[in-house]
Amino acid sequence: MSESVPKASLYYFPPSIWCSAVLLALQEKGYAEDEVDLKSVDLSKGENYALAFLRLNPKATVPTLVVPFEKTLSADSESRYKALTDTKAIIEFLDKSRSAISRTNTTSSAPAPALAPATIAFTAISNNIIELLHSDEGSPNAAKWYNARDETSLQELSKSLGPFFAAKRDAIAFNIAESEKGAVQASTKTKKFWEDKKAGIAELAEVFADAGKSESELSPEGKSKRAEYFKNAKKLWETDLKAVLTRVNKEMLGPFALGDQLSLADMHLAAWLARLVSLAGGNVSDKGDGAISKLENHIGNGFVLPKDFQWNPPQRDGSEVQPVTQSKLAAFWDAVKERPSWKKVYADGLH
Ligand SMILES: N[C@@H](CCC(=O)N[C@@H](CS)C(=O)NCC(=O)O)C(=O)O
Repeated sequence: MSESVPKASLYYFPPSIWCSAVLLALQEKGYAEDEVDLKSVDLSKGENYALAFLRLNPKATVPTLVVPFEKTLSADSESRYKALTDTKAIIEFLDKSRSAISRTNTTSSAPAPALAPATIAFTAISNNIIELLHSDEGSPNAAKWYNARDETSLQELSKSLGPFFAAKRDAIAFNIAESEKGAVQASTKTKKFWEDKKAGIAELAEVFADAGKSESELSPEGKSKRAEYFKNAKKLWETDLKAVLTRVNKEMLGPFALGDQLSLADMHLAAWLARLVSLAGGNVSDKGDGAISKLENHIGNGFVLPKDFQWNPPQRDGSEVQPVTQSKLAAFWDAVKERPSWKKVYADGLH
């Protein structure tokens, strides 16, 4: 590729679930390593709250894809770039931008299969599934933060999330202090954004900081924050995620979201399910039935998905093809974990 062709930059954080969906899409679409610049934004250090990043994405989230527009009438350099700040839009853009007829930015000779659904009916199913996975009820990030429903698991979770939330809170506090000193110029809107985020993060940071205390050692305020935390965790896992899993399993066609062929929704679903299975204690070597049964047990109260999908899973060892009946999500897991994209993105384990 010639140096004069500007590249897109993907701002990402490797452990982030939605960044993983985009990384899977880059692999599935056959993008070469040098076609998109990968720029790390360390969420555990609160780098996403720095003014330089907020100028690209005022929502402070990754993935963010900054796309150059070469031909523009405007001399203003800002308008020559567009930032896509939402996983769905980024994956759709990456899908459209590399095809069999791409003439620029294609140093890879890998095939570029179309991931967009081919019919109106499939588009509706695809959008439905993606919407469910990105809903508040299905939030894989909330699932991670609220992955404790008793004091022992809260103590365990606080070992990793306590320092994570404290560092984020401190990074935001640093930005606020810098702007108060006049060292950086932040708008009123940005200052309010920082204050709101800091308050939200501080709530969780306090629950994790107090996780080592027994109930009787907590202040009345600490007690009510812990009770609120457990209430949210119970609702998220036992009602909301359970409902989203049930609906996704029902809406998808199996083994992939739209049947035998991989599509846009599978990028989201693969990353989402990998996160939930990892939170339920599963790992990359789990087969579909095992991974989903760990997830069902983690939700608890006897929850099981219907095992009503019959198919012939790919045989790795050349043995005779045997029809199998399992839940669609278990079939999805078996199908997706065989793909090179999955093996690459989850080479160091689920996250
Ligand atoms: N709606 C956004 C959500 C993206 C999102 O929540 N990203 C998380 C990481 S997976 C994030 O950047 N969180 C900011 C933070 O943790 O401070 C999308 O679909 O891209």
